[in-house]
Amino acid sequence: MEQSARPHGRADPAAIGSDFSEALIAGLSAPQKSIPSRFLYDAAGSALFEKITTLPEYYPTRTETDILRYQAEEIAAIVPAGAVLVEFGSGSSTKTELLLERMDKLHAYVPIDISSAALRDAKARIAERFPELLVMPIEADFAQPIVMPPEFSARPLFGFFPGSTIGNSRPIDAVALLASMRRTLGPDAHLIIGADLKKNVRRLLAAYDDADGVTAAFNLNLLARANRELGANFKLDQFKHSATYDMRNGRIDMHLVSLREQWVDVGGHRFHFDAGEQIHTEHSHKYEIEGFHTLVSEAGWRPQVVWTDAERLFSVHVLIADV
Ligand code: AVI
Repeated sequence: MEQSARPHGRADPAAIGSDFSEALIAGLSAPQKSIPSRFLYDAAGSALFEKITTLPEYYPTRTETDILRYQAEEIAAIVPAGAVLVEFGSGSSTKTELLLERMDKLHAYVPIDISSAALRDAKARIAERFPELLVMPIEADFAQPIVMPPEFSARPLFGFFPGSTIGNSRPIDAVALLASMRRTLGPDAHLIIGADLKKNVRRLLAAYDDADGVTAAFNLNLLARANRELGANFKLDQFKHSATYDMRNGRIDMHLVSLREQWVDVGGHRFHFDAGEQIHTEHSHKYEIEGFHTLVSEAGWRPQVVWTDAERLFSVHVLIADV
């Protein structure tokens, strides 16, 4: 199984119910309809994303895993003895193990995720495999400021944010998120982060519209989720998945397209859809290495090292907090 299927973790459904309802009604009321991408990851969506990461067309997960595997020794050499590894949106912590295998002088591992179940499972597995390592999970949304345990204040902190999840934020929000991570980690921190690269458009489009229709099911699950959780009456066969590449902004945009003129009821509200009208559901930004360096600099990080695969599909960066 690959890295977490929940880039933002999966929240307690009871807690998130009203959040989903509010966000959905607000998103469908706007002139350009949209649903925030964080709602893609309920249990069904997480299972579908897990499947996406194993598809032949979806290169990011396996490419990043290969880079981390090849460079694990070099990454470990940058991390001094007694350091603390802090993972943002750790989920199942699968890729992390590639690093932990080489970091035998690490003091502690701090996985941050909003899913207590994912943290519990990851902690049990990692504690068993690396008995010397202190594992201190923090249940939190990594998009919010997080306070590190004070006992780590004198130790070098290394952030880890794999999966190219940074690409799901608009550049302005990505800068804010990276700046917040820098504040969480403090001065002298490092951040190891994965970013997907710009490439042949056909290759990109295939990754977000696979032949088996798994990404389509992942996207349409948003509507199925609204039906399940909020009693909405979306007819799933009256919408289709679409993935397009926006050349100007360097990003994949996912939409759900209404196949005909129709009305849909959600929580006491009625929404009209024209034939062909789109609901925006996700951005996935792709970077040139230089462009990514500019972005991280705006958030107060200085690029130290970057590795890519032979085809230059994906990049893994080590950044240092700029003072
Ligand atoms: C989680 N995130 C990095 C994925 C991506 O590639 O943007 C989400 C995804 N959406 C469709 N396929 C995968």
